[in-house]
Amino acid sequence: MSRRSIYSPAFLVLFMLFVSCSPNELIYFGPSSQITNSLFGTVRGYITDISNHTVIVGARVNISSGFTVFSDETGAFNLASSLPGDWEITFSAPHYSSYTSNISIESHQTNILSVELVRNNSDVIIAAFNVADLKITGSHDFLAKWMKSASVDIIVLEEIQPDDAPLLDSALTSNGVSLPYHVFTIQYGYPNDYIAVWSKWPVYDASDIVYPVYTDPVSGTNISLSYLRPVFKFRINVLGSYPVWFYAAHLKAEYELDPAFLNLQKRRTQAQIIQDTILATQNIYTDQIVILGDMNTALPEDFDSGQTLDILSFHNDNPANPSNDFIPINATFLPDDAWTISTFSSRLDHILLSPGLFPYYVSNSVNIPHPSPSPSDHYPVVITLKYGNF
Ligand SMILES: [Ca+2]
Ligand SMILES: [Ca+2]
Repeated sequence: MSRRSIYSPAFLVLFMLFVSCSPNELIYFGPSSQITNSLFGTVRGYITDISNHTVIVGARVNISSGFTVFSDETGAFNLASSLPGDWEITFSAPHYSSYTSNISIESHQTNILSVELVRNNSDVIIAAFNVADLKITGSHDFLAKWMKSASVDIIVLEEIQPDDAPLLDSALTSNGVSLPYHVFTIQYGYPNDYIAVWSKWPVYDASDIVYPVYTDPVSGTNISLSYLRPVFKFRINVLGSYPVWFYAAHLKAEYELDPAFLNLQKRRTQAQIIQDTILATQNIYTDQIVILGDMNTALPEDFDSGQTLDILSFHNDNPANPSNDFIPINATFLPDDAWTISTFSSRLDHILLSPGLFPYYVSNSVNIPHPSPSPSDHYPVVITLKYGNF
């Protein structure tokens, strides 16, 4: 992928032609002068994306004589009463590099000026956070404040309930955070744990993945999972353009006295459900897929070959060939003591990226911040993806 300068004539198409038209008789209220009955010129045209030639709606067009207009739903703009003279005209839009050109306006003339803008490399910040039911007084506001400080675009929340939604939305609004879309799982797991996502972009194809009974990949026995939390699958077209599939999970927790490793058995069986669902429904090499959430990997054994994280990483399906393996981001790129919970030393929470998504991961972007004040006993896991011109 190469970056292309917006100032290169080869990539910025700029058409100008002059058309005679009837004189304007409008009144101009400019910053430095007031002119009546002047003979204005017009500048109009279209603004499109250079990579795919789609129209850009709401792009800002500012001329240094003092006018600003915005492109309409067809990408068209019209500066209908432009003061004659030599000016600069600047085109800008969210996620695009702005472009400035000189323009000469003459009375009675229409300048038709069509511009193709170059999309910025754009960051997408994704987080996963077990928010412990948001039961701490002030926790909705604490969460909103941290989300603002981290510029989160998409956040998966575990241990949350639907009645938290209006409280969190209110806190986000009062903190100036715009994440207008949220979706919850339909089902909950014992005792009252839903999984939810808040997003800058719409959430599509949301579904609960539930198997009351499933086969443990190690022992081959059938395991009851009926009281456990569903896996939450959904798609978001990040930046409005790039489809990313999410598998959000909150696997079976560990308890202190479990000599039979029954909880480990349930976690790896749930992990196998995620792996099997992805293998059955996605192209693991080309689809952009993220697995994230509280995997409750509390035991050293959870990190062993053939166990929870190994299964979530698609390592166990063919250990000799890692080509389809997911990358466990914080487990790989952060130190072993990058704990994700404050009350004991464990890496419970994870973000994993598919081979098709990992190229978009920003090196060294993974971090486990400690929000203060904190809404939870867990810490969030945060990564940045970067999209650009292709
Ligand atoms: Ca709650
Ligand atoms: Ca594999």
